[in-house]
Amino acid sequence: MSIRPIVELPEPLLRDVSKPVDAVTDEIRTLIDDMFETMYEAPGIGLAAIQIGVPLRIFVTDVAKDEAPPQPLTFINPEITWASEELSEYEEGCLSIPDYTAPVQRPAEVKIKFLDRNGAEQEMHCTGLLATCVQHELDHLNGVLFIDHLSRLKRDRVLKRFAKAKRLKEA
Ligand code: GNR
Ligand code: NI
Repeated sequence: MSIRPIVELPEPLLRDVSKPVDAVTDEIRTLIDDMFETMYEAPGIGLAAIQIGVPLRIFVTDVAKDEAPPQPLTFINPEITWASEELSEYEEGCLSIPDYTAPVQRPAEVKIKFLDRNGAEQEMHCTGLLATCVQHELDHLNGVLFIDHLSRLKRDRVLKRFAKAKRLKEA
């Protein structure tokens, strides 16, 4: 198992659309183990494979509170099959956009169909923070970031800040 570097803005890879997983092999399970280790170390409540540079349709989550037992979940080739009309708002952050958070509205509940780490088909009804988290992660698989749900003004401000930080690092 290893902790892998997290890809951050303005890396263009974050805009790529990830490819479906053909077969859930031991190699894929090793990648998933690395994703959990990287997510827990960060720490974060979710991580998509593209965030460690692997453009495959896989994400992991653990939204359990610190005092509660861990609740690791693995989602492979996920698809949202239903979303509630009711919205809820959470203050979102992203490990690929460090030190920035903003409120985002999304469907309060979703049903998601996916393969688990054994390659078995599952469907899960998600509510609360998990519902927000799976939608944030599924966005990553399509090259979408939570800042894309903000006003153009806010998004452009963030993109500019990260572009400038990169220029300063390189100078
Ligand atoms: O750690 C994370 N926290 C978080 C908080 C609110 C909504 C979504 C998230 S996901 C984020 C980790 C991450 O960047 N996953 O892609
Ligand atoms: Ni993210």
